[in-house]
Amino acid sequence: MSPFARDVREGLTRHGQRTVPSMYLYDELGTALFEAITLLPEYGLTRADERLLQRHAGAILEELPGSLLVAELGSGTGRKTRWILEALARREPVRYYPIDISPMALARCRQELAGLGAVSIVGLEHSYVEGVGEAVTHRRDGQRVLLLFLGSTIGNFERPAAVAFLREIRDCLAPGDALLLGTDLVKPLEAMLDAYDDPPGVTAAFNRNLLARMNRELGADFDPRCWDHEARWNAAERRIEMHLRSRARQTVKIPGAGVSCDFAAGETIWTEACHKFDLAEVACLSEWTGFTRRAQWVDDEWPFAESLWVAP
Ligand code: AVJ
Repeated sequence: MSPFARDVREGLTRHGQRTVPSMYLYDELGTALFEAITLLPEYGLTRADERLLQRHAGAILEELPGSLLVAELGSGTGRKTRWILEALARREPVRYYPIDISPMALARCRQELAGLGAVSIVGLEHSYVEGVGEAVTHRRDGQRVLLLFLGSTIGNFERPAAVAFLREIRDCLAPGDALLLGTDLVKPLEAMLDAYDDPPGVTAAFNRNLLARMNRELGADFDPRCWDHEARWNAAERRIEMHLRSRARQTVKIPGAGVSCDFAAGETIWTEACHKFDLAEVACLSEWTGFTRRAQWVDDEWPFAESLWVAP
């Protein structure tokens, strides 16, 4: 059974809240829909992230003199990273190691950044932690590693898991190595809800694509029209949760995962958690995970922070 099939089986047969891990939202169609999300006026996150990198790439690199190896968790589209790579390429020839478990994502990133002259791109087809372990072995004498973790992807982790993950990353790094971490900040409730439930329904399509993906890859018989997109703010956990809510009582067969599921009317499948942070919490995170805070940039239009941490 594929990891997808196993995770679907596990997540949909458990007692209590059913769930499918959010990473499965990002197949080829899901990734295209997410890119459409980043164009929505209601979803300011990606533009804030890019604005900060565009404006402050020079300042970020000034904090890290000497030769740098750049690695990135998740290859994204390469669009935001371009600002850092271009700025560094004015200083030295650059080697850039995007880390992604999806070869397709790596290929797209390579394509997107193909025009950058003094940058050589080496994709690492690994999970995040394995990829960092591999990337650091490519450092040359005296070179430091700058690891990028942008887009508030850290927000997909439950808080305790985020701490454990950042510690694992820290343990792969050497003194002087740096992490640039993007975090979306808590903002007024309405803005957060609109960002995850937009009027044209792009986020709803992104969410429902998970059902369509189970149909495509696992032979399931979900009718995506029988499920409503829902974005809710969980105040206790300070996160937006995406759910798919069953409109009626229904039974769904998922042969590829070897299960058949009964859903009650109104029952939900939890599909993504998007944790929101405040600056005090980001500071605590660095302390708990063994980093020293070096600098921070906050967007003035859409509360979002870029934090530069260094391994002591
Ligand atoms: C890619 C995880 C940063 O949490 O905002 C956007 C994903 N989900 N709209 C986020 C997402 C729904 C996004 N991250």
